[in-house]
Amino acid sequence: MNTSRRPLKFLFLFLLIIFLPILLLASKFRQRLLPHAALEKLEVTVDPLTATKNIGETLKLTVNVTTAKPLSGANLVFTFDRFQWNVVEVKGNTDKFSDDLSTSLIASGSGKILLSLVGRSAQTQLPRGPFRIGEITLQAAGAGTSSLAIDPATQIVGPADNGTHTLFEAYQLHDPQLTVLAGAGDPPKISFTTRINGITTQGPSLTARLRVLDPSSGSTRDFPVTLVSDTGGVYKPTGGWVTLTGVMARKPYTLLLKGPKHLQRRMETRKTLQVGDNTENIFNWTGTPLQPGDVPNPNLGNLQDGVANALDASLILERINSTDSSAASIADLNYDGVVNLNDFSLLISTLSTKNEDEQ
Ligand SMILES: [Ca+2]
Ligand SMILES: [Ca+2]
Repeated sequence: MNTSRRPLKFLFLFLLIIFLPILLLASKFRQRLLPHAALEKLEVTVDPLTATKNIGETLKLTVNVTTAKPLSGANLVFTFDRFQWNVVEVKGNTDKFSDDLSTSLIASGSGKILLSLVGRSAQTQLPRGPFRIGEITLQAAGAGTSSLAIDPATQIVGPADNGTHTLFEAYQLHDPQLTVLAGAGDPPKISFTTRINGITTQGPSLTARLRVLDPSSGSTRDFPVTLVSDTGGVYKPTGGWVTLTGVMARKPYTLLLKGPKHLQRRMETRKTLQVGDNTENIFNWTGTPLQPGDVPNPNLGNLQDGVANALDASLILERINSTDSSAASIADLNYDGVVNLNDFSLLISTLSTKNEDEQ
């Protein structure tokens, strides 16, 4: 058995004798080629490392570096799949650097993102250790999975002890994997605050109708929304958000709100809604309060007919001085538990400005 391995041993020894001097020579040669200052390693991390987005959604990435030596300047270049992502913003950290020249560009089919930063003049102010070097905001444009990889054109420098520059070798342990899903994606959610004329302190919770009108087709979708009041009479949806199932994000819609005893008001016109609970989908409608006057008609299955007129006036006047709950559910416009002239005057107040639902 041992004898059969002998030729292999001889071959290994032979190869070692031939190649060892070449290896030694090559390593010596390499040392001479390197800059006088040692090549420092600098680790780049991108947070988050994995992300999945629908087309049209944005993704904010934080780029962090970790370095033992201070940094005085950076041209940190990433390559990204430009068919999958659009660049919304590239922003260097100006808390750490004096100048930010960061940008993105399209080069030979691929996209490049450049985090270009100039350090402060005093060496004591130059950043080191783990720190955020910048932020990249992308928008998903096409389905697929790709990474955000460091480009070989990256150059990062710092001052060396001997007065020259240290050149950092930037490396990533993990390239982030960024996935874009095909299709329309999740529906938008909206949140809003609103007021109701006649209610100035904490009011009861009530059910309103949120109507989403697609101006391109004229089609509508209605969503019942339970509204809850704070102590000052400002109402918002219970749970904060209303999920608009079946409504496409990133399209303009007109939003209309109608209360149970109130005329419908147009709150937003051709407003583009974003996917999910995006902060762009939060609205303040307290300046356009719901106006009471279109009360439910008990003779017609408690339907509201979309106008405030003599019929609503008579439904209120028939119940003046009544405190029972069925009367209050129709004609108590200020929700104080009694139907009286205060409620009637709220109808008159509404009629001084309008008498039918806004569309
Ligand atoms: Ca009416
Ligand atoms: Ca009342």
